[in-house]
Amino acid sequence: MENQEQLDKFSAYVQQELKIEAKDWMPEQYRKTLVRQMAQHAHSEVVGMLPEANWITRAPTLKRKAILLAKVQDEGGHGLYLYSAVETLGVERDDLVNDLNHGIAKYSSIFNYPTLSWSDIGAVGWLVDGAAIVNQVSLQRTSYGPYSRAMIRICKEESFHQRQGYVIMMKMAQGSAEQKKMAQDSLNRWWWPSLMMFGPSDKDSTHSQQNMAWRIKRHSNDELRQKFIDMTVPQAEYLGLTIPDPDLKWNAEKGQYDWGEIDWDEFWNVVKGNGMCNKERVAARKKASDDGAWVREAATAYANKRKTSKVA
Ligand code: FAQ
Repeated sequence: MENQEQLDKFSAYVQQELKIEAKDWMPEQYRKTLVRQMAQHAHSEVVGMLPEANWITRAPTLKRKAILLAKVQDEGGHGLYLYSAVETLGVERDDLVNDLNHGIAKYSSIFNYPTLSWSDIGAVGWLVDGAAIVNQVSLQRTSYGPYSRAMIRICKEESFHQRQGYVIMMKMAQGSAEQKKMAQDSLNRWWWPSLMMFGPSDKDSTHSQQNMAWRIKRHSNDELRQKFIDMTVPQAEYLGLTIPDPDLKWNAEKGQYDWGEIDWDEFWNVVKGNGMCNKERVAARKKASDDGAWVREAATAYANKRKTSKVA
């Protein structure tokens, strides 16, 4: 049972920048919202391994292959921290993974786009990890303790990911004319989907208002998107590449960039499961789960055997 007094006390507590921990009282809607957002976040990390894993066997050098392997493995680790953090809210990881494998759960729209060339791996690191960091740095101050702590750890690793992507872009942009063309093509294809990662515009965001009040979210979708644009445009200029937005221009009065309109039809189409790779991504996750069933069964049998022999 929740009453107004409890809700007010809870709000006052989070307003003081105090963290809510797993065993603390929380409104049911706060718990549900966290389960939703954190599970979507965990799924994004895990599905996010797929577009980059696609290039591990084709990385141009052994060094690049080793770096990419480490990066993809980090994303898997982020998924695991996040699933553990969601479990503190009383849900079972198996149920969450089951929802993902059956196409019921959401994950970030960005991972439904294909990686067509090596420079796409640069663009993913630079733009996708770059956008992820902007969002996750803000979430380090989220009001739920286990989520906040997971974000602190994850941001450290994301920062390396973003740099490795930018180094690939530099190499391509400063390479042959053909390489520079590939880098520009990657920027053209990944720019707008990266902006979509921040979610719908504030006026269309269902959860923002309540989540900001509960300090789950610390900045709105549009604020974070603007921050990412302002940070990334000079990086593109340094590379000598052009952001594919004819309306992009510096607004001296506001001290930020003005930019064009996102194709929201494309965004919602991808979110609803009809993007280029949605079906392929879910099928890949389901196959990984099915193929790994024997490992889980063997581990469970081994754990049970040890338990019985200890008792004996
Ligand atoms: N894609 O009311 P809002 C990474 C949904 S980073 C798909 O604004 P909210 C690292 C939203 O869920 C990527 N769906 O929602 C990496 C809601 O649907 P629902 C993951 C989206 O939660 C890098 C509806 O639209 N990062 O993985 C998207 O307040 C490279 C209404 O939206 C996170 O998840 C979208 N882009 O704000 C890994 C960060 N945007 O549930 C590998 C944590 C919105 O009502 C390689 N999440 N929707 O049916 C958040 O900060 C928030 O959840 C937002 C959305 C900002 C994503």
